[in-house]
Amino acid sequence: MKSDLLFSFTLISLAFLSRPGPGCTQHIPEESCSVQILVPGLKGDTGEKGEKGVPGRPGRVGPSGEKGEFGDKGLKGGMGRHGKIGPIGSKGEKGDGGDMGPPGPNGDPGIPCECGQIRKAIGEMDIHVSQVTTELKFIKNALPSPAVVAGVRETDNKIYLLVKEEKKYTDAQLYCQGRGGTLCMPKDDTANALIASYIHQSGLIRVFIGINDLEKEGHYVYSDRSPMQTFNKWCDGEPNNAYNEENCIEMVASGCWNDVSCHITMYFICEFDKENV
Ligand SMILES: [Ca+2]
Ligand SMILES: [Ca+2]
Repeated sequence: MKSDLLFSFTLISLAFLSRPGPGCTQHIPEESCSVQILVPGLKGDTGEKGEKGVPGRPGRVGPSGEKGEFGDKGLKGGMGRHGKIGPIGSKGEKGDGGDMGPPGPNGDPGIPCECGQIRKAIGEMDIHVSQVTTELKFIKNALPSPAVVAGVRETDNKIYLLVKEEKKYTDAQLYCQGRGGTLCMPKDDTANALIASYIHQSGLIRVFIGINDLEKEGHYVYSDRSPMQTFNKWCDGEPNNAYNEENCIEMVASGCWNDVSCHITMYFICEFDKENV
């Protein structure tokens, strides 16, 4: 510092070395116009220590430090606020039934209906159901033979069954008896017409029925040995006891009767009491 100051004071006056300055032409002593050269002096002694300076400006912000390790677990905090209401849950299982409530008040009186026809229809249906039930029971239990024609005929108290097996009269009767019946015994127009229809609808011409005069010529009895009453359906010209050997009776599809030999074979119709089925 000192040397710099000294240097700054060094003056080299070269100005106008050969010419005197403007003043020199006037009345100025000659020494004032001489050239002077200043040179640095010797280095001085070390000065005393100065007073402490004012604090400097804050330095720049340093770089971020490295992530530190986890500290110890803190203490449990206090209870937080209530959260928001959650979504509606799924439907629960059905609960147990409650106790029975008290009886309700009586209802208004009904209007009278015409139930007679309904009752009648129901009654008829019951009869049909009963008939079908009986028929099925009969077929299942009494007649397992595959030769039997499916489908029977029946009245209020009888079941008629066409057996499509050609047999002599006596064998036919044994067949029916073996199943709890007899050869059919038409004792009135209704039964006779039913049997005749049965024959006709089956596509047959004739069948054995349960009437004969085996024991005494001309004295006709039913297959249950009861004597034939006034009711009969003889075909024209019958019975004629042809060749003196016609002691068994057939019914033809038209419904009339004819005496024939008991030794010929043909289909026949059995009769069963519903009570015995
Ligand atoms: Ca005869
Ligand atoms: Ca005859």
